[in-house]
Amino acid sequence: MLIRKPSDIKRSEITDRALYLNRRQFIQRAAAVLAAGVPGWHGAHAAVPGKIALPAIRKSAYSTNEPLNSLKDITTYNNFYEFGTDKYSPARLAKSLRTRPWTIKVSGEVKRPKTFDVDELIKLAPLEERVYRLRCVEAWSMVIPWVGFPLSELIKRVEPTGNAKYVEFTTLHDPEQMPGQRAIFGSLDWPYVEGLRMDEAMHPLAILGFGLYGEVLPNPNGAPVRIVVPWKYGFKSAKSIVAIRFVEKEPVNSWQKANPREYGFYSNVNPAVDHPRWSQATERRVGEFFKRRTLMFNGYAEQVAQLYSGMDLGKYY
Ligand SMILES: Nc1nc2c(c(=O)[nH]1)N[C@H]1C(S)=C(S)[C@@H](COP(=O)(O)O)O[C@H]1N2
Ligand SMILES: [Mo]
Repeated sequence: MLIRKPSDIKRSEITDRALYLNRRQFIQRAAAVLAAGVPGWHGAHAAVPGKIALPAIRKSAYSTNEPLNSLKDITTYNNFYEFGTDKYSPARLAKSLRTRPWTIKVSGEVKRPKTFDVDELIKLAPLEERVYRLRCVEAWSMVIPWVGFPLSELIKRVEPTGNAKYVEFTTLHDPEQMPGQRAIFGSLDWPYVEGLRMDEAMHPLAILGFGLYGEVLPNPNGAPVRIVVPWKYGFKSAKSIVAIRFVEKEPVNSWQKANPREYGFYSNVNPAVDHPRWSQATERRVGEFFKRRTLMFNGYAEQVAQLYSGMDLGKYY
Protein backbone atom coordinates (compact mmCIF):
# COMPACT_ATOMS: atom_id res chain seq x y z
CA MET A 1 0.00 0.00 0.00
CA LEU A 2 2.93 2.27 0.64
CA ILE A 3 4.51 0.87 -2.42
CA ARG A 4 1.70 0.99 -4.90
CA LYS A 5 -1.40 3.11 -5.27
CA PRO A 6 -4.35 2.37 -7.59
CA SER A 7 -3.03 4.77 -10.22
CA ASP A 8 0.21 2.73 -10.24
CA ILE A 9 -1.66 -0.46 -11.03
CA LYS A 10 -1.13 -1.30 -14.64
CA ARG A 11 -4.10 -1.05 -16.96
CA SER A 12 -3.44 -4.65 -17.97
CA GLU A 13 -4.00 -5.69 -14.37
CA ILE A 14 -7.32 -3.91 -14.09
CA THR A 15 -8.70 -5.35 -17.31
CA ASP A 16 -6.80 -8.59 -16.76
CA ARG A 17 -8.44 -11.10 -19.05
CA ALA A 18 -8.40 -13.80 -16.44
CA LEU A 19 -10.19 -11.61 -13.91
CA TYR A 20 -12.71 -10.60 -16.53
CA LEU A 21 -13.39 -14.19 -17.50
CA ASN A 22 -13.64 -15.13 -13.84
CA ARG A 23 -16.68 -12.95 -13.59
CA ARG A 24 -18.64 -15.48 -15.59
CA GLN A 25 -17.26 -18.23 -13.42
CA PHE A 26 -18.31 -16.56 -10.19
CA ILE A 27 -21.78 -15.77 -11.46
CA GLN A 28 -22.15 -19.43 -12.44
CA ARG A 29 -20.82 -20.53 -9.10
CA ALA A 30 -23.17 -18.22 -7.21
CA ALA A 31 -26.06 -19.58 -9.27
CA ALA A 32 -24.98 -23.13 -8.45
CA VAL A 33 -24.82 -22.28 -4.75
CA LEU A 34 -28.31 -20.80 -4.88
CA ALA A 35 -29.63 -23.83 -6.71
CA ALA A 36 -27.99 -26.40 -4.43
CA GLY A 37 -28.35 -24.51 -1.16
CA VAL A 38 -25.29 -23.91 0.97
CA PRO A 39 -25.08 -27.43 2.47
CA GLY A 40 -24.83 -28.71 -1.10
CA TRP A 41 -21.60 -27.04 -1.88
CA HIS A 42 -20.15 -27.82 1.50
CA GLY A 43 -20.83 -31.44 0.70
CA ALA A 44 -19.20 -31.09 -2.67
CA HIS A 45 -16.04 -29.72 -1.09
CA ALA A 46 -15.83 -32.14 1.81
CA ALA A 47 -14.41 -34.98 -0.26
CA VAL A 48 -11.10 -33.33 -1.24
CA PRO A 49 -8.43 -35.83 -0.14
CA GLY A 50 -5.62 -34.69 2.13
CA LYS A 51 -7.59 -31.68 3.37
CA ILE A 52 -8.34 -31.08 7.01
CA ALA A 53 -12.13 -31.16 7.32
CA LEU A 54 -14.01 -28.51 9.23
CA PRO A 55 -16.71 -29.33 11.79
CA ALA A 56 -20.36 -28.63 10.86
CA ILE A 57 -21.02 -25.12 9.60
CA ARG A 58 -24.27 -23.22 10.06
CA LYS A 59 -25.44 -20.24 8.05
CA SER A 60 -25.41 -16.79 9.57
CA ALA A 61 -27.97 -14.02 9.29
CA TYR A 62 -25.05 -11.60 9.02
CA SER A 63 -24.26 -12.75 5.49
CA THR A 64 -24.72 -10.57 2.42
CA ASN A 65 -26.46 -12.20 -0.53
CA GLU A 66 -24.32 -10.45 -3.13
CA PRO A 67 -22.60 -12.71 -5.70
CA LEU A 68 -19.49 -14.38 -4.31
CA ASN A 69 -16.07 -13.85 -5.78
CA SER A 70 -14.61 -17.03 -7.17
CA LEU A 71 -12.32 -19.22 -5.09
CA LYS A 72 -9.68 -18.43 -7.69
CA ASP A 73 -9.97 -14.65 -7.24
CA ILE A 74 -10.00 -15.01 -3.47
CA THR A 75 -6.88 -17.19 -3.39
CA THR A 76 -4.76 -15.59 -6.12
CA TYR A 77 -5.22 -11.83 -5.60
CA ASN A 78 -3.99 -11.18 -2.05
CA ASN A 79 -2.25 -8.73 0.19
CA PHE A 80 -0.01 -10.75 2.49
CA TYR A 81 3.26 -8.84 2.76
CA GLU A 82 4.95 -11.72 4.58
CA PHE A 83 4.93 -13.36 1.15
CA GLY A 84 5.80 -10.33 -0.97
CA THR A 85 4.36 -6.93 -1.71
CA ASP A 86 2.52 -7.76 -4.93
CA LYS A 87 -0.86 -9.48 -5.09
CA TYR A 88 0.25 -12.55 -6.98
CA SER A 89 3.17 -13.65 -4.76
CA PRO A 90 1.18 -15.02 -1.79
CA ALA A 91 -0.48 -17.63 -4.03
CA ARG A 92 2.95 -18.85 -5.08
CA LEU A 93 5.00 -18.37 -1.94
CA ALA A 94 2.56 -19.19 0.88
CA LYS A 95 2.13 -22.79 -0.35
CA SER A 96 4.84 -24.06 1.94
CA LEU A 97 3.64 -22.31 5.12
CA ARG A 98 3.38 -24.96 7.84
CA THR A 99 0.00 -24.53 9.51
CA ARG A 100 0.25 -27.51 11.91
CA PRO A 101 1.17 -27.64 14.70
CA TRP A 102 -0.01 -24.07 15.38
CA THR A 103 -0.70 -22.32 18.64
CA ILE A 104 -2.32 -19.02 19.56
CA LYS A 105 -1.15 -17.44 22.79
CA VAL A 106 -3.84 -15.43 24.57
CA SER A 107 -2.35 -13.20 27.24
CA GLY A 108 -2.28 -9.80 28.90
CA GLU A 109 -5.16 -8.33 30.86
CA VAL A 110 -7.19 -11.53 31.25
CA LYS A 111 -8.03 -13.75 34.23
CA ARG A 112 -7.53 -16.93 32.22
CA PRO A 113 -4.52 -16.58 29.93
CA LYS A 114 -4.08 -19.65 27.77
CA THR A 115 -2.17 -20.94 24.78
CA PHE A 116 -4.59 -22.70 22.46
CA ASP A 117 -3.78 -25.28 19.87
CA VAL A 118 -5.57 -24.21 16.70
CA ASP A 119 -7.49 -27.50 16.56
CA GLU A 120 -8.75 -26.81 20.06
CA LEU A 121 -9.57 -23.17 19.32
CA ILE A 122 -11.65 -24.10 16.30
CA LYS A 123 -13.95 -26.19 18.53
CA LEU A 124 -14.57 -23.41 21.04
CA ALA A 125 -17.85 -22.34 19.40
CA PRO A 126 -20.08 -23.45 16.52
CA LEU A 127 -18.71 -22.53 13.10
CA GLU A 128 -20.76 -20.25 10.93
CA GLU A 129 -20.60 -19.24 7.32
CA ARG A 130 -20.31 -15.46 7.09
CA VAL A 131 -20.44 -14.01 3.60
CA TYR A 132 -18.81 -10.61 4.05
CA ARG A 133 -17.66 -7.82 1.80
CA LEU A 134 -13.92 -7.15 2.12
CA ARG A 135 -12.86 -3.61 1.17
CA CYS A 136 -9.14 -3.07 0.75
CA VAL A 137 -7.77 0.40 1.49
CA GLU A 138 -6.46 0.31 -2.10
CA ALA A 139 -10.05 0.68 -3.39
CA TRP A 140 -10.84 -2.85 -4.53
CA SER A 141 -13.25 -5.24 -2.88
CA MET A 142 -14.43 -8.84 -2.87
CA VAL A 143 -17.29 -10.90 -1.43
CA ILE A 144 -15.94 -13.84 0.54
CA PRO A 145 -17.80 -16.73 2.22
CA TRP A 146 -15.76 -16.96 5.43
CA VAL A 147 -16.10 -19.73 7.99
CA GLY A 148 -15.56 -18.82 11.62
CA PHE A 149 -17.17 -17.70 14.85
CA PRO A 150 -17.42 -14.40 16.71
CA LEU A 151 -14.20 -13.27 18.35
CA SER A 152 -16.38 -12.51 21.39
CA GLU A 153 -16.73 -16.27 21.97
CA LEU A 154 -13.01 -16.46 22.72
CA ILE A 155 -12.90 -13.17 24.61
CA LYS A 156 -15.69 -14.26 26.98
CA ARG A 157 -13.84 -17.44 27.86
CA VAL A 158 -10.55 -15.79 28.83
CA GLU A 159 -12.29 -13.21 31.06
CA PRO A 160 -10.68 -9.82 30.37
CA THR A 161 -9.90 -7.68 33.42
CA GLY A 162 -11.10 -4.10 33.83
CA ASN A 163 -7.79 -2.90 32.39
CA ALA A 164 -8.38 -4.57 29.03
CA LYS A 165 -9.26 -1.66 26.76
CA TYR A 166 -7.83 -2.96 23.48
CA VAL A 167 -6.97 -6.26 21.83
CA GLU A 168 -3.76 -6.74 19.86
CA PHE A 169 -3.24 -9.44 17.22
CA THR A 170 0.15 -10.64 16.06
CA THR A 171 1.02 -12.65 12.95
CA LEU A 172 3.68 -15.38 12.85
CA HIS A 173 7.24 -14.04 12.56
CA ASP A 174 9.34 -16.62 10.76
CA PRO A 175 11.59 -15.23 8.02
CA GLU A 176 12.57 -18.77 7.04
CA GLN A 177 9.02 -19.54 6.01
CA MET A 178 7.98 -16.01 5.09
CA PRO A 179 10.26 -14.59 2.41
CA GLY A 180 8.66 -11.13 2.64
CA GLN A 181 10.07 -10.86 6.16
CA ARG A 182 13.56 -11.13 4.69
CA ALA A 183 13.12 -8.05 2.47
CA ILE A 184 15.60 -5.33 3.36
CA PHE A 185 13.52 -2.34 2.36
CA GLY A 186 10.10 -1.33 1.04
CA SER A 187 8.18 -3.53 3.44
CA LEU A 188 6.86 -3.47 7.00
CA ASP A 189 8.35 -3.97 10.45
CA TRP A 190 7.71 -7.54 11.55
CA PRO A 191 5.75 -9.17 12.98
CA TYR A 192 2.53 -7.76 11.53
CA VAL A 193 0.47 -6.28 14.35
CA GLU A 194 -3.13 -5.13 14.38
CA GLY A 195 -5.53 -4.00 17.04
CA LEU A 196 -9.14 -3.32 17.92
CA ARG A 197 -10.84 -1.42 20.70
CA MET A 198 -12.50 -3.83 23.14
CA ASP A 199 -16.06 -2.97 22.06
CA GLU A 200 -15.08 -3.44 18.40
CA ALA A 201 -13.55 -6.83 19.17
CA MET A 202 -16.72 -7.83 21.05
CA HIS A 203 -19.00 -6.78 18.19
CA PRO A 204 -20.85 -9.79 16.71
CA LEU A 205 -19.58 -8.99 13.19
CA ALA A 206 -15.91 -9.38 14.19
CA ILE A 207 -14.92 -13.00 13.69
CA LEU A 208 -12.04 -15.40 14.02
CA GLY A 209 -11.79 -16.94 10.57
CA PHE A 210 -10.76 -20.58 10.08
CA GLY A 211 -11.99 -21.22 6.56
CA LEU A 212 -13.66 -20.03 3.39
CA TYR A 213 -15.89 -21.66 0.79
CA GLY A 214 -16.57 -24.40 3.34
CA GLU A 215 -12.94 -25.49 3.68
CA VAL A 216 -9.97 -24.63 5.89
CA LEU A 217 -8.36 -21.28 5.05
CA PRO A 218 -6.10 -21.42 2.01
CA ASN A 219 -2.58 -20.30 2.97
CA PRO A 220 -2.68 -17.01 0.98
CA ASN A 221 -5.73 -16.00 3.02
CA GLY A 222 -4.06 -16.40 6.40
CA ALA A 223 -4.18 -20.05 7.39
CA PRO A 224 -4.81 -21.49 9.87
CA VAL A 225 -6.54 -18.63 11.72
CA ARG A 226 -7.10 -14.93 11.09
CA ILE A 227 -9.23 -11.99 12.09
CA VAL A 228 -12.05 -10.72 9.86
CA VAL A 229 -13.49 -7.27 10.63
CA PRO A 230 -15.76 -6.42 7.69
CA TRP A 231 -16.51 -2.73 8.38
CA LYS A 232 -12.81 -1.78 8.40
CA TYR A 233 -10.24 -1.67 5.62
CA GLY A 234 -8.83 -5.11 4.88
CA PHE A 235 -5.49 -4.51 6.56
CA LYS A 236 -7.17 -4.60 10.01
CA SER A 237 -7.94 -8.28 9.40
CA ALA A 238 -4.59 -9.82 10.41
CA LYS A 239 -3.70 -13.18 8.90
CA SER A 240 -2.01 -16.28 10.32
CA ILE A 241 -2.10 -15.03 13.90
CA VAL A 242 -0.11 -16.56 16.74
CA ALA A 243 -0.95 -14.16 19.58
CA ILE A 244 -3.87 -12.22 20.99
CA ARG A 245 -3.02 -9.81 23.79
CA PHE A 246 -5.36 -7.72 25.93
CA VAL A 247 -3.88 -4.33 26.70
CA GLU A 248 -4.68 -1.01 28.31
CA LYS A 249 -3.17 1.26 25.66
CA GLU A 250 -4.08 1.59 21.99
CA PRO A 251 -1.78 -0.73 20.03
CA VAL A 252 0.32 0.71 17.21
CA ASN A 253 -0.63 -1.31 14.15
CA SER A 254 1.89 -2.11 11.44
CA TRP A 255 0.51 0.22 8.77
CA GLN A 256 0.17 3.12 11.18
CA LYS A 257 3.76 2.55 12.25
CA ALA A 258 4.93 2.47 8.62
CA ASN A 259 3.05 5.63 7.64
CA PRO A 260 1.00 7.37 10.36
CA ARG A 261 -0.12 10.13 8.02
CA GLU A 262 -1.80 7.63 5.71
CA TYR A 263 -2.99 4.89 8.06
CA GLY A 264 -4.60 5.28 11.46
CA PHE A 265 -5.75 2.95 14.18
CA TYR A 266 -9.48 2.93 13.39
CA SER A 267 -9.34 2.47 9.61
CA ASN A 268 -13.11 2.26 9.25
CA VAL A 269 -14.25 2.13 5.64
CA ASN A 270 -15.36 5.69 4.97
CA PRO A 271 -16.08 7.06 1.48
CA ALA A 272 -15.98 10.62 2.86
CA VAL A 273 -12.40 10.42 4.17
CA ASP A 274 -9.94 10.07 1.33
CA HIS A 275 -6.56 8.45 1.58
CA PRO A 276 -3.95 11.23 1.19
CA ARG A 277 -3.01 9.79 -2.22
CA TRP A 278 -6.37 8.62 -3.61
CA SER A 279 -10.13 8.82 -3.23
CA GLN A 280 -12.07 6.31 -1.14
CA ALA A 281 -15.42 7.28 -2.66
CA THR A 282 -15.52 4.35 -5.09
CA GLU A 283 -14.07 0.87 -5.41
CA ARG A 284 -13.62 -1.85 -7.99
CA ARG A 285 -15.19 -5.17 -7.08
CA VAL A 286 -12.68 -7.75 -8.29
CA GLY A 287 -14.17 -9.36 -11.39
CA GLU A 288 -16.28 -6.34 -12.30
CA PHE A 289 -15.43 -3.68 -14.82
CA PHE A 290 -17.35 -0.64 -13.59
CA LYS A 291 -16.63 0.96 -10.26
CA ARG A 292 -19.10 0.93 -7.39
CA ARG A 293 -19.76 3.56 -4.77
CA THR A 294 -18.10 2.72 -1.49
CA LEU A 295 -20.56 2.43 1.39
CA MET A 296 -20.06 3.90 4.86
CA PHE A 297 -18.56 1.24 7.13
CA ASN A 298 -18.47 -0.99 4.04
CA GLY A 299 -22.25 -1.31 4.18
CA TYR A 300 -22.37 -2.33 7.86
CA ALA A 301 -23.33 1.12 9.23
CA GLU A 302 -26.62 -0.09 10.68
CA GLN A 303 -24.75 -2.57 12.85
CA VAL A 304 -21.62 -0.61 13.82
CA ALA A 305 -22.20 3.15 13.52
CA GLN A 306 -23.13 3.45 17.20
CA LEU A 307 -19.63 2.30 18.19
CA TYR A 308 -18.36 5.65 16.92
CA SER A 309 -21.12 8.06 17.93
CA GLY A 310 -19.66 11.43 18.85
CA MET A 311 -16.26 10.63 17.30
CA ASP A 312 -14.74 12.79 14.56
CA LEU A 313 -14.01 10.09 11.96
CA GLY A 314 -11.88 12.50 9.94
CA LYS A 315 -9.57 12.79 12.93
CA TYR A 316 -9.81 9.17 14.02
CA TYR A 317 -9.18 7.68 10.57
N1 LIG B 1 -0.36 -10.72 8.41
C1 LIG B 1 -0.93 -10.00 7.44
N2 LIG B 1 -2.26 -9.85 7.44
C2 LIG B 1 -2.86 -9.12 6.46
C3 LIG B 1 -2.09 -8.49 5.45
C4 LIG B 1 -0.68 -8.68 5.48
O1 LIG B 1 0.06 -8.16 4.63
N3 LIG B 1 -0.14 -9.44 6.48
N4 LIG B 1 -2.72 -7.74 4.48
C5 LIG B 1 -4.05 -7.19 4.82
C6 LIG B 1 -4.73 -6.57 3.70
S1 LIG B 1 -4.08 -5.11 3.13
C7 LIG B 1 -5.88 -7.09 3.16
S2 LIG B 1 -6.75 -6.24 1.97
C8 LIG B 1 -6.40 -8.41 3.58
C9 LIG B 1 -6.60 -9.31 2.38
O2 LIG B 1 -7.20 -10.53 2.75
P1 LIG B 1 -7.41 -11.68 1.66
O3 LIG B 1 -6.13 -11.85 0.92
O4 LIG B 1 -7.82 -12.89 2.41
O5 LIG B 1 -8.50 -11.17 0.74
O6 LIG B 1 -5.53 -9.06 4.49
C10 LIG B 1 -4.95 -8.24 5.49
N5 LIG B 1 -4.22 -9.02 6.47
MO1 LIG C 1 -5.77 -4.09 1.93
